[in-house]
Amino acid sequence: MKTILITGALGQIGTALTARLREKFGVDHVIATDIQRPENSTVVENGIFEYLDVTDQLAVEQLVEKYQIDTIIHLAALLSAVAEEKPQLAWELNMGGLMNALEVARIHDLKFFTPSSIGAFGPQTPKVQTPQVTLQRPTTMYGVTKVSGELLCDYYFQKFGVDTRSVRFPGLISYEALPGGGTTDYAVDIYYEALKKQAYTSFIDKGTYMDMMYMPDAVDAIIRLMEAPSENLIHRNAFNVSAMSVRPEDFEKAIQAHIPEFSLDFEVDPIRQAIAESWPNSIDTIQARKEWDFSPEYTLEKMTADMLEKLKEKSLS
Ligand code: AKB
Repeated sequence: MKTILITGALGQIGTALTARLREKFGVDHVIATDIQRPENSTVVENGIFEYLDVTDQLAVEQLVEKYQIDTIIHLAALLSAVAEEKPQLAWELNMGGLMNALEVARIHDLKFFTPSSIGAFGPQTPKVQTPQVTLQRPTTMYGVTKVSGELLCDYYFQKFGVDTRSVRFPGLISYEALPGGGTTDYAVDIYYEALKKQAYTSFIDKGTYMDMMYMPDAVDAIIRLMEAPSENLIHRNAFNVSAMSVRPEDFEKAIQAHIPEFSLDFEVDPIRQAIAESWPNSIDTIQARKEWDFSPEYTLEKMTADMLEKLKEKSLS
């Protein structure tokens, strides 16, 4: 990776990743793009930013040529809950955008990363320690686009030799930017509300396990995978990655270690609860560990301490 184009750079992953890649490769080598252009965004203010609609292949190609890009990190997509509300748009954006970005990667011989998700699994998938290679019959539009995306990336690698790489992200927790419309978003909201109100009402039910990971580990995973020697990769699209399998009440306990008066109650959203129940409780990350040394640093407790500290700092600045 030398000069990188990031799509969907204003999203939850993009905001953290853009900052980290600018630090690592220099501000002139990271081209952040998005379909929005908000004021007061570090992504827009601290380096090169371009407007980009990923459903316009020519526009993607023009930016690749303008900046002599050698790697695309394609993040632009709808998340699970929004995709369930707007399934046609989800297909158009998640698959149309991916196909355009892959085509540009093929034509210009670029390295390529795009995230898949635990949403690529479904109710028939083994629920505990879900293996890397297993049954994938998701029941959400988000999941349908994620499985199709994994297959499409494999196809571009096998048929055209495009160096495609991907991980199946769990719920990601971060303080830089809010997630927009996912099923695991409660795990971010809970920290904001813990500081603001010392209380949180969860839309995901008590006892519901889902995999999670702190954003610094997610960003590190992308960089490690992209820098891994190609010959070490057996799986490519897409590796199971996760740092913890947790329920809402596990967050409650971890937060109470810092804010003893914090309390959690529940008002379950049936749509997001059904999505959560169709996903694994925990996934097996052995292949990522073996093939490119995936090694997340943050446990629930370590993440909670950092998250609360960073959010406090943010509210003071
Ligand atoms: C979502 O909840 O939609 C995402 C995901 C797990 O892919 N955070």
